[in-house]
Amino acid sequence: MRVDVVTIFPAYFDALDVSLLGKARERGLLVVVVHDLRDFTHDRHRTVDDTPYGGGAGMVMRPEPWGEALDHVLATGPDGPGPVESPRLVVPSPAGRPFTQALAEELAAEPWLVLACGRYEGIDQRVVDEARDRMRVDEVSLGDYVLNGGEVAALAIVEAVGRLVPGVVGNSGSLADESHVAGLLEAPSFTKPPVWREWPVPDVLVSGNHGAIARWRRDASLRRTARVRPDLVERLDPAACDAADLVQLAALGWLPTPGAHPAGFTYDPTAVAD
Ligand code: 6GU
Repeated sequence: MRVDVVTIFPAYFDALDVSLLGKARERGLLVVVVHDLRDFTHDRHRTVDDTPYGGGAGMVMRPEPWGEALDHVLATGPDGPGPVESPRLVVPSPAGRPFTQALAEELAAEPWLVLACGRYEGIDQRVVDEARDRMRVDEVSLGDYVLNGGEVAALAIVEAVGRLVPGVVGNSGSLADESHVAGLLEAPSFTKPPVWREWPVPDVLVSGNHGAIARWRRDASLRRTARVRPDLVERLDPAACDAADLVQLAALGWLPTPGAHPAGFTYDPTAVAD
């Protein structure tokens, strides 16, 4: 996969030299090219922002350097100059659609991504609107809080997407059981020693009974999700739950919603087991 990043802070992306993604880049599974937006300015001060039309606080990124930067990226990637399929443009923004594991999986299937990092007051909207004429564009938010700029969000997106590229994570089994993959949070994990500061590991995990371990993990996953992310339980598909799942969920007060489309679960405190 090829990823082009446009930013006024290229140093943020030094983090992609290390760890799993650094290895993936060394092995050529991931090609990341970082472009300095200021290289596409033409004034002595390399200006990238200006005051907002209509007034208000903060500065907005001017469209001209962005237009030239995107033109440059499109003319050079992913395999050097020449006609190629257009990339998918991702613009991190607190005003974007939520970034989810489902979107990470969708982006991981793309051969070429471009990330456009603006400061949080944003990029002149015409940049995104004009880009939509020549490529698929997603404005994407990490969550309901505000960062100073798109760089940290872009790093998170590159990591979440890059690790799904085949070969980047060695043990692909570890991808299947993670939080958010099945719409649930994953069960807690433990390693040696078996007792630490008088805290033992749950017995079942050292029992060697693989069926019992799988059931314990599934129940722990359902309990944890019900406790900290009831919104995820509401959206669970009852058809994807086995009988033991339904027993555990009912004990937690969650019953399949009658006649709902799409199907889900509803909390009923009278169903809670004590
Ligand atoms: Cl993607 N960008 C910025 N600037 N702030 C954010 C965000 C993105 N997601 C949450 N807050």
